[in-house]
Amino acid sequence: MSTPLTTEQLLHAYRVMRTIRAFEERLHMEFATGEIPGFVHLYGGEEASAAGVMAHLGDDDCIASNHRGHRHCIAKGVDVYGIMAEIYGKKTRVCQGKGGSMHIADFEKGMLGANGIVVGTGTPLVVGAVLAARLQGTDGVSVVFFGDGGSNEGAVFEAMNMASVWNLPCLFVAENNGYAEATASNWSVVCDHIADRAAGFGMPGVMVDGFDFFAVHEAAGAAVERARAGEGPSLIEVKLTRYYGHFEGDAQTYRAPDEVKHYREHNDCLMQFRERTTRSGSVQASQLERIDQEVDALIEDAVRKAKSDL
Ligand SMILES: Cc1ncc(C[n+]2csc(CCOP(=O)(O)OP(=O)(O)O)c2C)c(N)n1
Ligand SMILES: [Mg+2]
Repeated sequence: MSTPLTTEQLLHAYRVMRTIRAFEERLHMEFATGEIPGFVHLYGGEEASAAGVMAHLGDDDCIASNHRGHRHCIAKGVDVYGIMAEIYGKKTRVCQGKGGSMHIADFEKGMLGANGIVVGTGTPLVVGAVLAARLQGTDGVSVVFFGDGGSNEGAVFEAMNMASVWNLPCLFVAENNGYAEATASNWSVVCDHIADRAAGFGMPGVMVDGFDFFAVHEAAGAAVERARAGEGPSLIEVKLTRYYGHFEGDAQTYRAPDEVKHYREHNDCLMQFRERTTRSGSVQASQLERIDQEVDALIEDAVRKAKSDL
């Protein structure tokens, strides 16, 4: 069992998850107005994964993400208004409006990039970055996030093999939300669990409930500690669901009508977090409500500024 989190750490985790939720809910509305260029892939429902992993990383640790990357940018500490303005294609921020939703990077924060080329780029990038950190003698850890669909890409296997051969301090985080576009993972992923594939690469693999911030936090903490201690890479499969379609505008005919409703009502990560932390007395409901208000103001401000930017 890991060390209990302090109130400050719990409030930070809630703020991160709540910011991601509010950011994505607002984008869902704003995208419908037609003002946002390109494609947008939302992450609502999957917040505990980004928050649970990133709680163990600092600016010297690097991450890479895929096409569904807003949440990883937010959890890694990239400026929220900067991300919003980038999605609006504005020159002012993060990648001068050239990256858009799918290609946000901020090297100062160790965010090497979200990427529209599913996984083929993120995994080798992270293995390269972590090799560089190792050669420079830092204790930096690198993490790559990819989906169940991405987990079937050849580049993932090559990167996992190389990471193990070189005993590199990195984490492979497979966020299994059950679908790659409209293809169900229980059809496309041949083994029972993506985590089982770790054995083929000589690294530990664990599966965690992605609705449970504490489960993700604990698994990621053990893997990061292992990596920093020089014991090599790990694979974590985070089981979760996405509340929205694959992209904004996806009719989702491949999902059961009540599928998302069920998860929202019974599994929601924010709901579980609130219940658990307030029941145990670790935080007060009023502290969470204050964060709700601050986050709502932050998102409102980010959208207002992003819209008025050049
Ligand atoms: C190399 C590559 N192949 C195909 C695509 C088209 N594509 C974009 S997202 C996606 C599905 C990815 O699914 P998954 O990895 O499970 O991530 P999720 O969307 O569920 O978060 C596909 C096939 C792509 N962008 N890049
Ligand atoms: Mg998926």
